Amino acid sequence: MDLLLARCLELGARLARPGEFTERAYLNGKLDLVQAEATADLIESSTSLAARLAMRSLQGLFSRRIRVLVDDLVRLRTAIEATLDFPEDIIDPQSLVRFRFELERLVDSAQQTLSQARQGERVRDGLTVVIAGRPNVGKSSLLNALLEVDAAIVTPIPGTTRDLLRCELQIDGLPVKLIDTAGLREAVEPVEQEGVRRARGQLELADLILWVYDHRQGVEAAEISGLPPNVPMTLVQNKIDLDLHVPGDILPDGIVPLRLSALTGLGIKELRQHIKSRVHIEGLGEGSFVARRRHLDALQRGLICLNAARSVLEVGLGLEVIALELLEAQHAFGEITGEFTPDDLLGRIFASFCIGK
Ligand SMILES: Nc1nc2c(ncn2[C@@H]2O[C@H](COP(=O)(O)OP(=O)(O)OP(=O)(O)O)[C@@H](O)[C@H]2O)c(=O)[nH]1
Ligand SMILES: [Mg+2]
Repeated sequence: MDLLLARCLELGARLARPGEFTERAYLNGKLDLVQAEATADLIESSTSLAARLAMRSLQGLFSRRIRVLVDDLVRLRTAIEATLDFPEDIIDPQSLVRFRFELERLVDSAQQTLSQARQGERVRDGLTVVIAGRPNVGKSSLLNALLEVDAAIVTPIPGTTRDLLRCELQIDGLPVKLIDTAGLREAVEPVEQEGVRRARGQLELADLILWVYDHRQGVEAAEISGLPPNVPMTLVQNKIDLDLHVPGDILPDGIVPLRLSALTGLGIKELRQHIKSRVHIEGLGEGSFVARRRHLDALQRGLICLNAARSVLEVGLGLEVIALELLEAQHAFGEITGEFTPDDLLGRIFASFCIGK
């Protein structure tokens, strides 16, 4: 094959660039950008669920959603712009009511698309789950138990783990990046200090923190309040096989810890279910599609403009401002399907394809 290929190149053929075939399909209007990206996502999908969702985006489900959104947006914007030529005081109050109603509907539907896209992105890129807690509470044991592989070193010596240990796990088709970290404490030794620093840095990037503690020690409110406030956290009460008669934990209101034993495996199944439930994977029905970070950003930007337009309408400020916000929202949504996409972004999207696709 190599010789044959070499001869073809000698005679003047050239190798296709990464993603070139898909790029051509896009440039010739056979696919929009979401569908082109879904092609790559389908090729790269690591689970059957991710493949199914990529297929739906490829078939145009996500694109149709965006197109409907943009169409409604354009209709409202045109209606508003048509009134701009008249002085404000002769605008029919009935129209203002209608504008408000239409805008509400747009915000709702953009919001819904965003939350569905967010689920789709989770399925594509997986969930990052960071295991954290004090030294020796059983974090590395928990990682091993979830993976069912002896991946991390476990010893009775506090401060065993220093490096971040990243492992891939699948829970019923949901890819999960599981990260074990150094036990958090005031470390004196420089290697451990660095481990603690890295562990803390990782917490910010998590989609979910599993805060593990030894059920004989309990949790301290100060430790929990020191965690990044915008990252969801689940308390994991470990080593429940020991000392079954420890008095119940005093926890901040409403927080119920998951009780388990990383050593015996008791409660691990429930933890898996809990992680899975973070993505509402059961809710990923026929209407779900795959999505990327880029799509979420654009949807969020569009939503900010729509919300801005709504507040302007509330306080009764100029319709020009609203029309402008709507135009900006339209551009943001249009980036998703490639209607308004800067060339350098296109270059980056297709460069990430594998060669010959
Ligand atoms: N009885 C019992 N012992 C456990 C359990 N989980 C972990 N251990 C023990 O607790 C000790 C510490 O476990 P590790 O998993 O290394 O704890 P760690 O949190 O990773 O500790 P560092 O890496 O030092 O922060 C080991 O001796 C484990 O065998 C459990 O559920 N029950
Ligand atoms: Mg460890």
